[in-house]
Amino acid sequence: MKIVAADVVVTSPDRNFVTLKITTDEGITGLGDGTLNGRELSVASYLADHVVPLLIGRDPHRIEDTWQFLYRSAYWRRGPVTMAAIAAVDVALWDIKAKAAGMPLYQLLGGASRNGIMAYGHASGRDSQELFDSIRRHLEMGYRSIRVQTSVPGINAVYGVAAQPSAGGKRYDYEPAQRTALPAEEDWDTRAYLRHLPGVFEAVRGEFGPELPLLHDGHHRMTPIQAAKLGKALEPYDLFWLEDCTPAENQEALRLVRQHTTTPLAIGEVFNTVWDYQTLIREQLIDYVRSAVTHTGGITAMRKLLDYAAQYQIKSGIHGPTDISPVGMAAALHLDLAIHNFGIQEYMQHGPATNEVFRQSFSFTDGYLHPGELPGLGVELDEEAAARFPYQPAYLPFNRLKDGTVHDW
Ligand code: EZ4
Ligand code: CO
Repeated sequence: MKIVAADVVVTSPDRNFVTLKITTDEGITGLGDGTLNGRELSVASYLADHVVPLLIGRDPHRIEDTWQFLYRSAYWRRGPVTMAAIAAVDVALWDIKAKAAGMPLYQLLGGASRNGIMAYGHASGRDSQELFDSIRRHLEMGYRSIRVQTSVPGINAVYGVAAQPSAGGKRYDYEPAQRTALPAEEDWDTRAYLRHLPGVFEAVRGEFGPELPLLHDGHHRMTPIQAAKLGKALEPYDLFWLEDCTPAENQEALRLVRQHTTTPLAIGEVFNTVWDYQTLIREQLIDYVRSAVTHTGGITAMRKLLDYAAQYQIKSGIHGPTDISPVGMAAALHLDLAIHNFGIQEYMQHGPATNEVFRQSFSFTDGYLHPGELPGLGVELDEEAAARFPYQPAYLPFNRLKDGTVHDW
């Protein structure tokens, strides 16, 4: 088999997505996701200008060889743009191989290790009543594990709270990137957050009882000692995990946090290679790996990363916000089903226009996801529908402290 074409499709149904479609001389096509929130066109250019010309004529079955060729021949290592582009190629090639085999992709990864994939959803509220309503709504939608994010008195706009007004006055239900010409400015005060959050979890436990798995995302905003303090304060509420408690690039910060708290720690949605985890995994400083298949070099690289983590009883918690396209989500679900050290899968749910552009075959039943039984990933791209939603500039917000200092968002 030979690759005869590779097309980069940029579409913006509910948000921007970058999709690579690889076509073979046998008529089999494969899809890969290269979406990088707020920087989408850089991956589209990397693929169209520098990768597509290298793919034409290659044997699509040689996935490992293609991965190593793209990674090593670029000379420049790692980085979100490069690794998202490599992921798009890698996942498209796995899609092709599984279609050629006539099997759902998870079968080629070793077959199912479980019946379904436990997913968590995003509940949030500006106050406890709104938060409780949101948790109840997520339970009604079928979720059996819930991430809890809340407003903080004295802060106007906080990451992850769907009902708070955002730039342009819209709710940010689906995700925080906004279709604005400039990134929206939000505000932040870590001491106010640390004072407020334990009481919120106490109230949620009081209302919903001890069993419901609860998660929280610190979104990179604390120093190591602040994160240690929060982890300790949340211990009575038995979190499933505390995510991104410190900015992710300093692996050693987690050592300090770990010495102070038994709250499980998750990190890695902004990482893009196994090298970002070297210290974290070897020293068992975390409990869950948060990488996205889309941002970490695809199935090939994620499998190696998760196998490395498995040696240390560290589990998967694959990133699944709405800025991962249905193609990237499908890749995650096939991997989740096959690996032994599965932990949990983030699942936010795409909007109706996205579901029209990407026809999907996964199911979500009683809290569990399943990728379905179609050959390959089980996702088809409706290119006519995609063309009706052209790219729109959009940015994630950023934070400033009260004195104007830029802060992690
Ligand atoms: O802010 O995907 O755990 N999920 C998250 C996400 C990220 C967005 C950034 O593009 O932190 O909501
Ligand atoms: Co996160």
